[in-house]
Amino acid sequence: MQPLIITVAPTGAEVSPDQTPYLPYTAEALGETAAACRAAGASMIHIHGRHPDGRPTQDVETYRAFADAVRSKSDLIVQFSTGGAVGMAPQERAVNLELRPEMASLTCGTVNFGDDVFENSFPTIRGILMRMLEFGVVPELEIFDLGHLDNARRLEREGLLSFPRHVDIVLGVPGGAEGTVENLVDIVRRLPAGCTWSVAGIGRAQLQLAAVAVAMGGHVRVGLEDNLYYAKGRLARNEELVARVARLATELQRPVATPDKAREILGLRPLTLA
Ligand code: KMH
Ligand code: ZN
Repeated sequence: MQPLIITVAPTGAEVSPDQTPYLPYTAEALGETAAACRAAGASMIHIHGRHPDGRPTQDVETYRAFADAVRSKSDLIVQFSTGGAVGMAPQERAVNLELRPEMASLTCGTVNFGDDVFENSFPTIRGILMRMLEFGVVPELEIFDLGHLDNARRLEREGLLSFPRHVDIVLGVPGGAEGTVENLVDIVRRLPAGCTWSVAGIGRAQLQLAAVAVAMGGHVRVGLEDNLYYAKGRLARNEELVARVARLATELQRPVATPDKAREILGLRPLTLA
């Protein structure tokens, strides 16, 4: 099995600072979190921008400050979100790509998101993808349901995407596929040959699906974007969630990837500053 890539998604766009004291939504806090998560075993960080008061933003200067803070404290792979927050305009979501992060997320279809809708029509996906191609950014495909994988194959037929690539399977969003082992196995089975994959379990599904992914040879995403709790009633720090997955991997005799090893596994170019 490949060494395990642990991605931390420490902030997201929908969690508000009054839900937990551990949400890193300033550049300084994000830098500290990056260092702590790197020490705990993470090799990649998925970043969302926030205003100083905690509101989500895709503002370029915010992303520049956040990426600089992470890079000054760690050698983590920096992945920007192009999902932003529910309701953001598609053009707004992709402005941060001009900073040429090593990777960026690309959600491959529309999904109900609780009572909201996370809109990703084909024109939206194509527009974000074209910008990734323009700036040489490697996409991580975000799959919230099986149909999203079919959408990605359709983009391949259009000549906009090539396989194999890295796919993050997000399970347990109310409106997307449920966070079950059966759904994970089903989707993994249908991935194009040679793809690498990670699972991002939402809420309580995070721990169970992480354990299964470690055993299956996949990779894992954890963090407060997807799950606020370490255990029932006990709020988590990002680095604790990372450390727990690293411990599981160690028990299962699977090595944890360094960021450079993860770059090799994912076929990323060496780190360059924007
Ligand atoms: N904030 C969610 C609506 C991504 O980062 O690309 C979407 C999201 C996906 O977080
Ligand atoms: Zn995200």
